[in-house]
Amino acid sequence: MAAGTLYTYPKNEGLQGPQCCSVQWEDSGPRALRTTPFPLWPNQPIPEFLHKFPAGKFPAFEGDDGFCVFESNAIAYYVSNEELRGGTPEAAGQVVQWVSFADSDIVPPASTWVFPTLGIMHHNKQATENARILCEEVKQILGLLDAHLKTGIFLVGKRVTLADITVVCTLL
Ligand SMILES: N[C@@H](CCC(=O)N[C@@H](CS)C(=O)NCC(=O)O)C(=O)O
Repeated sequence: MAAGTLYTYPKNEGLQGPQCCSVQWEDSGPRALRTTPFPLWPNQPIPEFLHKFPAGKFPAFEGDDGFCVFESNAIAYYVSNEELRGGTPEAAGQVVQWVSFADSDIVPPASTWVFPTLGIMHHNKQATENARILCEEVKQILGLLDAHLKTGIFLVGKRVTLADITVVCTLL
């Protein structure tokens, strides 16, 4: 596994978090996680951060070798192993399929529906009126996943892959 620093919100508390944290991990895995306060939010991202990560968003990963990558799916891919990426070109294609599906079909309705209730996004009248439609959209997606998971324990193949990790995380 790549060793480096993952810049994210402390405990994933969302946009209200007073600061960000850098989580270091090493080859020994998650037990080596260390959290260091990283003052950044609600202030504008510091120039050093923007220089490395021009989108100025979290999460962002900086390897100990200086390699920088942002976007959660790209970071997940980079820190994964071949098994998690799918293992064969066919399985890898299906992993990308589910990761893309999560981004395009799960995140938009689920976040528009749930974020206002978590205080991450402001409530507005239109959003509340849309909640019923969004709820139906999410139910339809869950039905699709349910049907697929009746054919096997994992979304792709017989082992956990980035497809499972990504889809589950978008549903948390
Ligand atoms: N598609 C991106 C989304 C990144 C994103 O929008 N992150 C939010 C926090 S969840 C952020 O950094 N917001 C601060 C900003 O937009 O300035 C990913 O999956 O990494």
